[in-house]
Amino acid sequence: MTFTRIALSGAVAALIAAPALADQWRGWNIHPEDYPNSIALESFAKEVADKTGGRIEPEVYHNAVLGDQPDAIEQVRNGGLDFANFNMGPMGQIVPATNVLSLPFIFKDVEQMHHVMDGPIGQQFSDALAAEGLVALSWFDSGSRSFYNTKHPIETPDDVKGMKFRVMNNDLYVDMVDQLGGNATPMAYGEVYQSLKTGVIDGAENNYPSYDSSNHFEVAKYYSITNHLIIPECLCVSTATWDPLSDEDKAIVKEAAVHAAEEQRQLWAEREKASREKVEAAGVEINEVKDPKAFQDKMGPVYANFIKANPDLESLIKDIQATE
Ligand code: BDP
Repeated sequence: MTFTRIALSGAVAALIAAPALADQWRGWNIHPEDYPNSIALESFAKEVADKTGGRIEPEVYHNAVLGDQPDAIEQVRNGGLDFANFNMGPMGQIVPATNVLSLPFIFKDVEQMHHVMDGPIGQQFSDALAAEGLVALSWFDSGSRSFYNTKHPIETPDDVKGMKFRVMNNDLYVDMVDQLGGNATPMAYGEVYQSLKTGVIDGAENNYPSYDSSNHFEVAKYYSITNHLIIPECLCVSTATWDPLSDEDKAIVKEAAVHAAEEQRQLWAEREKASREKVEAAGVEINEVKDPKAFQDKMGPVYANFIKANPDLESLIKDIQATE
């Protein structure tokens, strides 16, 4: 008895003397360490750790070592992971409103995308994400996506005919490629390089920084500027992680995420330019499609099918199109 009492009080004393355990957050990232998003995520982690005096210690796991994007979205939703940088492409399967951001040519340009996402419409997407367990704290840039392939330059929609393209996991992109006369294969990002190399697919589509960092440019040498998708990305925290935070910590985390987005957008602009120069120097043939409208015109059925299946989202589409 006596022994137990002494041992207990010893343990209690040790607990009181020990500093509070840091809240360790695991963060998912698909990109390599030197990618703009990765650098910004590291800045986010550092700012949160510094400003909370180490109460929260976020750690970023790069290169998709914690799994593919669709899996990671589920993990952040159920609290298995604490935060992540997600592209809104694969998000559409879970949060239908975000599909609006995956409609081809929905934004006029990246600047308009920023206006939309940083304003009240962006808030509507944040609300839709929050209802599904994801707190979108800030929006990253992802430039615009164009097609690249192993065969020949794409000049007109006809050049897409019969080619097999990898797309992100979202039915909208399958419809998009179908309407151009190609075949779409949804596939994990990490499998694309090998699939291009072995001819399982003929092409894919992405922005310059990803085309570069994934080394897809080594095996698919024709990059044709169609700018068909401009998809924002979030810095998202799991609601399971967010809700228990004090107001003080919420403010710190939010501010760090906004700072990270500012840094990311600046690094993004630099990296887009650098990646384009790098792939060109490596022998990639880049061509601007002569008539982007020819591609845009093919997207009529994609919009019609989408609105038919999601009549409640039509007004959101119109609101975006009406934003300067
Ligand atoms: C990149 C996005 C990343 C996507 C990837 C893809 O940043 O989130 O997973 O494209 O195509 O541009 O899968």
